[in-house]
Amino acid sequence: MDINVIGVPLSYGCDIDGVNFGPKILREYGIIDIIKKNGHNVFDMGDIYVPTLSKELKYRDHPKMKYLNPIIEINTNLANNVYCSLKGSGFPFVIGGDHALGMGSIAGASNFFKDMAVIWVDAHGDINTFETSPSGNLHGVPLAASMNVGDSSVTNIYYNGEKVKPENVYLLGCRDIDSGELALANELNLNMYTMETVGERGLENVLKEIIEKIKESNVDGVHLSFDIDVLDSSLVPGTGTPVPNGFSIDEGKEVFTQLLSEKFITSMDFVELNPVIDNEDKRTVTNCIEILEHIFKNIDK
Ligand code: B3U
Ligand code: MN
Ligand code: MN
Repeated sequence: MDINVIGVPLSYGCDIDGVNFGPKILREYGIIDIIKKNGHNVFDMGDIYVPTLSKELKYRDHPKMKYLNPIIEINTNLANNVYCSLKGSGFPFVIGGDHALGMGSIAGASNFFKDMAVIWVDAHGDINTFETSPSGNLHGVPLAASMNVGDSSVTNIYYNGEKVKPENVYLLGCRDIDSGELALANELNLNMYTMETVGERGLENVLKEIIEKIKESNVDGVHLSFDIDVLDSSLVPGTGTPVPNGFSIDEGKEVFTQLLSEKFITSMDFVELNPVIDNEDKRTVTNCIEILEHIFKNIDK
């Protein structure tokens, strides 16, 4: 497998400085060598260009949503990179940066496939609209936008309209959902496996169900978007919005063991690592590297 590593040093979607250094720290901690060591061909495609913007530009494009136009532009570039990677039979592995980049990854991948599933592994739903967002941060809207829900400025990134059908969306590990997000999830009847569900039914059973449903659906591609805040807050202090009662490292690994063994995953995001707010013991980046080692050990050669 040709792994195409695409960095997106984006922080405007969460409005917390430092998450833009995610791609840099992951390269410093050896992500490229880890991929090679596990028997893959790897191409480091470098970083998508992210302009330096003054805080005065925050509300230039919209009264509530921050840095709207730059985030759209960055995502449009990302989408085309992801699309080109798939066209060249590569596996796009997008490293963030904040989760607003999910709009670009999904747009690029969905342009390549006839019908795509998205597995969103995250403590949050990221299905806010401009109306329901409590923060104005665009990293809270990418999954809604990808389902063609929300303002046309974000639903029309790369190409107009729906990138993924709601029935092909799987949320896993969520435990911090806003009321507007919950209403939308119910309205669209989303496949939502909250941390509570995982506790009741067991992670293995939940993963089995997701795999079965995806196999039964007629998708020809699966995008897996991994937000590191799905891990328990004690394991990832270096992320913008850590949430307690999350996955252990072993559970995080289990997600990849099961999903990657199906060999249906065709692209991935790895987002929200903020090395600037990490503990002195570098706990977050160390845990991320452990998860990444596991991913590349299990990804199809
Ligand atoms: N749902 C909240 C908080 C949030 C979303 N994603 C993260 N935090 N990482 C919002 O702002 O939309
Ligand atoms: Mn997220
Ligand atoms: Mn999150």
